[in-house]
Amino acid sequence: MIAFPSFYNEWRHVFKLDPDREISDEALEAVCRSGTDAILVGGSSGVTYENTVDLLARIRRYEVPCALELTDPECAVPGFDGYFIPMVMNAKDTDWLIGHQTSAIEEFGAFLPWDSVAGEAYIVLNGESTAARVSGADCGISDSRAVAYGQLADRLWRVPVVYLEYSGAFGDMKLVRKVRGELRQARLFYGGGIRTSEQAREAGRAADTVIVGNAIYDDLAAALGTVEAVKFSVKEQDHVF
Ligand code: 1GP
Repeated sequence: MIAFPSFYNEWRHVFKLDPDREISDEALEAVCRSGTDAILVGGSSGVTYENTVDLLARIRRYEVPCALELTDPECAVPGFDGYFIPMVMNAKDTDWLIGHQTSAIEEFGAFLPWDSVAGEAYIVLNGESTAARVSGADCGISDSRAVAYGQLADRLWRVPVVYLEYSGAFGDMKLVRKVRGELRQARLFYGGGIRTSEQAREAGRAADTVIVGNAIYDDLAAALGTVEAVKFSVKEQDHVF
C-alpha cells in the first residue's frame, strides 16, 4: 500500500512561478530566499518542457522545496519534489475534470513517481482568468455549490488538496472559510489577487495554504511582504502571541 503523499502538508505560504514569464536572477533569488515554504511551478498557457526545465534548474540553486503543477504530460520534467495534477471541478468541459488526466495516465502512468503525486481539486471562481477561459469553468456558481464541490472532492474522491482559484482577483474570504470548514481531510489552497500584507493575512486566516503568483512579477516588494504576513496570521491562529 502506497502512503498518501504529504510533501505539501506543512506549507502555509507558497509562491507560484510561471515558466512562460520572465524573472531576473535577482528577483528569483529574493523569492527563493524569502522564507516561503515552497515554490509551485505552473501556468495556464505557454508552458513547455524547455521553459519548465530551465526554471527548475534555476530554482534548484536554492534550498526551497519545489513542486510542479502538471497540466500537460509533455511538460512532465523529472526532479521536482512533488507533482500536482489539477482537476477543475466546475469545468463545463469534462476534459478538464477527468479527460486529459485519464489520457495522460494511460500514456505516461508507468513513469509517474506516484509517491510524490497528489490530485488538486480546483474550483475556479474568477471568470476573467486564463484558467477559467482555458478550462471553460462555470464561475457563476452559488456559494453552496462551491462548498458542495469541495465536499465532493474531499469526502467522495478523497482528493488531498482543494484549490480555490481566483487568479488575478482577490476572492471572497467568507466563502474560503466556508469551504475549508467543510473539509475533513483535504487541505484548502487559496490563490488569487494577493497584493498587500493585509490581504495575505486575511487569506492566511481563511485557508490552509496561501499562493501568491502575479504580484511577484508586478510588485516584487509587496509579494515578498506576503510571506511574513501569512506566517504572522498562522502565529495569531496558534495563539503564539
Ligand atoms: C494563480 O492562484 C494563483 O494560479 C495565484 O493567483 O496570480 O492572482 O496571485 P495570483
